[in-house]
Amino acid sequence: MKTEDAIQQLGRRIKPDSRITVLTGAGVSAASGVPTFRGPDGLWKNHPPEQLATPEAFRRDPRLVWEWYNWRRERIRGCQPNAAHLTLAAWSRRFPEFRLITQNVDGLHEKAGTENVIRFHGSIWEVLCWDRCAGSPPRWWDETVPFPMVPPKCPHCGGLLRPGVVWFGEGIDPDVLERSAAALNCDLFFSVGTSAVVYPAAGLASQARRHGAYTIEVNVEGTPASNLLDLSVQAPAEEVLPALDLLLQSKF
Ligand code: BJW
Ligand code: ZN
Repeated sequence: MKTEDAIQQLGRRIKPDSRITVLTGAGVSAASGVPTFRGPDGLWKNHPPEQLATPEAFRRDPRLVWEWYNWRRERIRGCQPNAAHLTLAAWSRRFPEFRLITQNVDGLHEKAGTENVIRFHGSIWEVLCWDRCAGSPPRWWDETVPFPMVPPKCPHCGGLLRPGVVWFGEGIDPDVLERSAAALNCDLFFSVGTSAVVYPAAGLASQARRHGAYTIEVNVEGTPASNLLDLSVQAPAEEVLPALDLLLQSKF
């Protein structure tokens, strides 16, 4: 289906009291200049993310992993939300039951003004003690860019700090899982800018569909989810979401 036709179809389906849940991935921040994981600039110094975003990699070489995070924090700090983030922030104010689950750790949804974002994979702006020492809080905010010493040290025990993100093989925060499960109860579920290969996030759209939601994918290319969902819109998120928003504004 052509993008314009898909947008028209969605415009007819969405009502002022529709319960909308959106799952976002790295593609939403691409137009802001944040590299995606599996895109052409996803490799950092020839390391694929699967080799860096693991506890094993950190145990083996915390300095290398922190250099990657230092580089990403520096890059993200200079990025601004784009039209996709801003549209979703407007929807969070407009629709009475709007939930945003993001796999992104960059904080751009919050910067755009969306509140109560469900951060599925944590935040790149949080840190915690690798040893979870008794004197330290479970995690805390630290926007230092770049850390002058890499790897940075825990101020409570002098051991290693780690980023407050979820690595491969680590479980999702139970509170986050609970809030995400509640958000599957919706009328429309959008999966936007994600390659839909990393679980359990990749399973959320199909779960929402089983709960009765109409499911939509917005991505510049097809993904393993494309054929499992009700509608696949192959175009940039920063174009599709504002165009749909414009149509909705003319309706209600
Ligand atoms: C655009 C665009 C534009 C571009 N507009 N679109 C079931 C089956 C198989 C494997 C597993 C399974 N369950 C669990 C696993 C293992 C593993 C996994 O999924 N592996 C697969 C890769 C095979 N999962 C885990 O390990 C998870 N943990 C877990 O399940 O724990 C179980 C457990 C329970 C109890 C105790 C212990 C364990 C954890 C996964 C953590 C993922 N972490 C990362 C790093 C986060 C920190 C950081 O940022 O540094 O999360 S990996 C990375 O991938 C990051 C992302 O959030 C995630 C998803 O990537 P995303 O967002 O989809 O980005 P891309 O780059 O892949 O895609 C971008 C898309 O945008 C592309 O499609 C583009 O086309 C598109 N795009 N421009 C619209 N303008
Ligand atoms: Zn400590």
